[in-house]
Amino acid sequence: MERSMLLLLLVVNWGLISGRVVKVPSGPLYRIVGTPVSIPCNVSDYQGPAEQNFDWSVTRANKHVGIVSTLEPEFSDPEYKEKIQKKEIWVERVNDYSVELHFKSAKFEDDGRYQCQTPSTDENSSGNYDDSVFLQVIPDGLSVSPRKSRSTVPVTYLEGKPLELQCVARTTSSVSTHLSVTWQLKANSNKSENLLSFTKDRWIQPGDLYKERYQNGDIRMGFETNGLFKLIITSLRPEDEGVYSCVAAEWVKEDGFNWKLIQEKTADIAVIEVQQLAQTLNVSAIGQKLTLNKGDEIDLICNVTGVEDTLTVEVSWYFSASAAMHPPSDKILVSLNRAAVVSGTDFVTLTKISSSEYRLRVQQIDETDSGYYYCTASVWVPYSSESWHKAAEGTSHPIGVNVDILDPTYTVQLKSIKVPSSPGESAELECRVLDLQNADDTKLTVAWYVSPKQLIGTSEVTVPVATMDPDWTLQLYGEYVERAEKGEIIFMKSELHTFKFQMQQALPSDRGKYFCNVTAQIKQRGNTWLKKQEVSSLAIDIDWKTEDPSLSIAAIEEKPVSTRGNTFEMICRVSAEHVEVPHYSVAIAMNEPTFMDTQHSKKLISLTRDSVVKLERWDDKDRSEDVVLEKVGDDEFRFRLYRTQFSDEGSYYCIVQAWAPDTNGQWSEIVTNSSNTVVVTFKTAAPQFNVTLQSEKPHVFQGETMEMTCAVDLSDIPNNSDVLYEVEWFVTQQFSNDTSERPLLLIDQRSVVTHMKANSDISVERISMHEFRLRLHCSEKTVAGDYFCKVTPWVKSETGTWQKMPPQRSDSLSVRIDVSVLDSFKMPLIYGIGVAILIGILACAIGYCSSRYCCGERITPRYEQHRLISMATD
Ligand SMILES: *[C@@H]1O[C@H](CO)[C@@H](O)[C@H](O)[C@H]1NC(C)=O
Ligand SMILES: *[C@@H]1O[C@H](CO)[C@@H](O)[C@H](O)[C@H]1NC(C)=O
Ligand SMILES: *[C@@H]1O[C@H](CO)[C@@H](O)[C@H](O)[C@H]1NC(C)=O
Ligand SMILES: *[C@@H]1O[C@H](CO)[C@@H](O)[C@H](O)[C@H]1NC(C)=O
Ligand SMILES: *[C@@H]1O[C@H](CO)[C@@H](O)[C@H](O)[C@H]1NC(C)=O
Ligand SMILES: *[C@@H]1O[C@H](CO)[C@@H](O)[C@H](O)[C@H]1NC(C)=O
Ligand SMILES: *[C@@H]1O[C@H](CO)[C@@H](O)[C@H](O)[C@H]1NC(C)=O
Ligand SMILES: *[C@@H]1O[C@H](CO)[C@@H](O)[C@H](O)[C@H]1NC(C)=O
Ligand SMILES: *[C@@H]1O[C@H](CO)[C@@H](O)[C@H](O)[C@H]1NC(C)=O
Ligand SMILES: CC(=O)N[C@H]1CO[C@H](CO)[C@@H](O)[C@@H]1O
Repeated sequence: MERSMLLLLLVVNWGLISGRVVKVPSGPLYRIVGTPVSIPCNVSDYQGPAEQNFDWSVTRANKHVGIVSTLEPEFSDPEYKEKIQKKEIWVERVNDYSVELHFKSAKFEDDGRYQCQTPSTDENSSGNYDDSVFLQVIPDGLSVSPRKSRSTVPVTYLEGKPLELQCVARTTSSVSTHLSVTWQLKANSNKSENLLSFTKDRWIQPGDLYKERYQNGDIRMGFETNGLFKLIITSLRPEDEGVYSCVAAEWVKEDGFNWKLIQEKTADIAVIEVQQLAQTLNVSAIGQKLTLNKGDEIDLICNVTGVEDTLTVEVSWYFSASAAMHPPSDKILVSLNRAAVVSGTDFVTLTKISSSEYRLRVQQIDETDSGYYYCTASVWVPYSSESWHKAAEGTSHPIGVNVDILDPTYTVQLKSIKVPSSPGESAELECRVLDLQNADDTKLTVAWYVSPKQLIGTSEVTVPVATMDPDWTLQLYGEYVERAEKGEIIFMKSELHTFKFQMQQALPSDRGKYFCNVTAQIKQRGNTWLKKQEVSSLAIDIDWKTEDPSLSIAAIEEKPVSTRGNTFEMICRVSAEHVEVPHYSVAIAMNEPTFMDTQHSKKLISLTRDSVVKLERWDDKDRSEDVVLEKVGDDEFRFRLYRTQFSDEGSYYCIVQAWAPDTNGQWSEIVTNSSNTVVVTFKTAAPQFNVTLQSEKPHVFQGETMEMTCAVDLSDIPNNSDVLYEVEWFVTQQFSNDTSERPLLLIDQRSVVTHMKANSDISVERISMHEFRLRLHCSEKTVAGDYFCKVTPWVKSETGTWQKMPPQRSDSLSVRIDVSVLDSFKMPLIYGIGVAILIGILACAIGYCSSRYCCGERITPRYEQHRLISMATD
């Protein structure tokens, strides 16, 4: 059945077509040198076997040669045999009735007319058995490259930013070929996608995935005459990441209407990375938790970063009653839309103050504005002239705002401008309000208080001096009313927040602690004042001393002396307190180094209040010129000691008495005081010497003579030096209540003896060069005690002057007086009258003798006749 149908068809065709048809493209075929070329050939409407054979031959330079045959190997011209062997040229059977002649790589010498012929298998020859086409090999004139040198380093663009890439593609072919340029994107490992093509027909064709973006104008191509092809993406999307390349293709029109691609070249133009806005966008609210007063203004800033200026940002400020944020459902306060239109009110405004900052201001706030404020920002990227894409969205953290009525705050400082130090002086205090805050509608008033000085033990009371009403009228209290009327007391508001209080003449009763209280009051409805705050200052004590007069004296060493022979100079500076118009009398006293206690100090020189100089115990007649005391200022006195000697070593000080005329016009001593001491020591120490006091018999019986020897050991001084001694004896007696040392006797360097105690049976004699003996004649029990001697040597120096040396004292020698046998007889009368009489006679006889011996027949001291000075100390 089928068979008969086919046969029928063939019969029908037979009638219509007049025989075999062999076809090659009509050509001419333009091909690029070096590219592979194939020429198809087919046959139809033939009879005979289905599989047909083909012979390819070429006519070049008027020479016709066989190339290749599917049937006969010998068909090939020797030239082509070789090429066939080298596989430079071959014939490929496509199917029974078509083949292709292939050139591995076209060469210019391949130009020629190629003929395809089929040996006949037909019963009757009919139709054509060959066809030919002209092949022309043309030079390669196609080039494609980036505009600038290509970089393999990825370039990062922010999402939404425009991108423009440039590619230069040209062909210099002599024949009329057409050029097409295609932009391709290879994203990651995906295959390359065509973005946009400039086709051989000179129109623009978007790739399949990019049709919509092309229609929206988001992706465009631009051209310039010199073969510059641009790819323009208006706003980059995350998926636009990848390697961009430019494909240039050369086309030629064949058979009159078919386009044939004859060459294609590709150049990578750029590697693009797109940074997503969702990753860069950062929305933050600038500010910290706020506590604001009612009526204040909320001023917050939304900081939107990570977005290019050119992008469209929508910003909204939200309000939430709690710290949890729910942007869509929370109350939107104000927003700035894509068209930069702000949906504010008179009180709520949003302003873009910089490229990233959006400022929210809410004015005249009240308690209902307490809550949390946050902002959101959305970045919109245009996807077409109508459609927008929300590329990213961010929300800031919330900022808590607390609206409250705040109490005014401030501190009060009381400053003393003038504090009187005695009655009659003026006083001035200043009460100053500092660090004032939240006081816009408040009025500040001051109140002055005093806690008068009380006697010790009585409790302190505070009394008002003056208070101020809210209308600033002053209310005075007690005695201050009259004093203010007389102008003795003045209150002032010297500056906006400074109050002053002045007293022209302070009275003794004005002594006390003063302070000020500053009150802040706010006006309420109905013109009443509400006290919001009262702050007290620290107190200032107004007081002056009424104490006893006092003197303070400073002894200042003006000219220190460290070398013997130089001048020592000391200044006594006196200052008196609570002494009116003082007159001073001054004395200079000195303690010898070994006798540091004041008891042994001696006044050297003095100056009366009338400036009369008097030598006191300056017992060195040769040196009366060496000591000077003079007044050098109202309260300054200068003491000088010239030609200092070893004996001048010691500590010096001033004794000052302040005098003032009393009510009767008499001078009376007000106060006495002494200064610190100034020590004089020499660098070279005085020669050392020892003093010893010895007695062969320190214990004697009553009535016996006690002897003790004061010996000087002057080993530091050459034997042949002239030495004089001043020797003094002292005693300390325990049995008396007065245990102090008592001077007994002095023998000076001129051997003048001075008895310190009248009527004492004491004598002294020089028994050798360096030894002095003291005798206590007719010892009574009362002479018992501790004795010591003090020696001041005078040494004649090489220059012939006498040097007084610091004195030395001996150890003390304990002297005991025992009751004698005779005394023991005196005591008990209980042995009977007889015995008593006998003893009485005896005692009387002995007592008489003793008395005569001791008291009548005194040993007259050898030196007594030379006595020049007699001094009794007590
Ligand atoms: C035969 O070749 C010609 C020219 O190349 C072509 O146009 C035609 O379509 C081909 N026919 C078949 C059946 O292959
Ligand atoms: C390749 O591209 C397709 C379509 O654009 C995408 O769905 C796929 O995820 C891509 N694959 C890779 C590996 O990028
Ligand atoms: C966002 O901005 C805030 C404030 O400037 C900053 O502390 C934060 O680190 C930023 N976050 C990012 C992811 O950049
Ligand atoms: C805004 O945020 C950016 C980054 O988050 C930060 O560098 C900048 O300092 C912020 N601006 C202000 C005013 O805080
Ligand atoms: C002064 O103010 C303080 C509060 O700072 C208050 O305690 C004190 O009572 C006030 N003084 C007088 C006398 O009102
Ligand atoms: C004596 O002077 C001392 C020291 O300067 C001082 O402390 C003392 O108060 C003064 N005495 C009198 C009565 O002035
Ligand atoms: C004084 O006596 C002490 C001991 O008693 C002795 O060490 C010293 O050398 C003596 N000095 C002189 C100068 O004799
Ligand atoms: C001084 O005298 C003592 C004894 O009296 C003697 O030992 C010493 O040698 C004498 N020294 C001189 C320098 O004369
Ligand atoms: C010593 O002092 C005491 C009291 O101070 C007195 O009773 C006594 O008589 C005194 N003795 C002499 C010896 O003065
Ligand atoms: C099949 C076919 O058409 N054969 C024809 C070939 O030519 C001779 C002579 O012209 C015809 O007689 C045949 O019929």
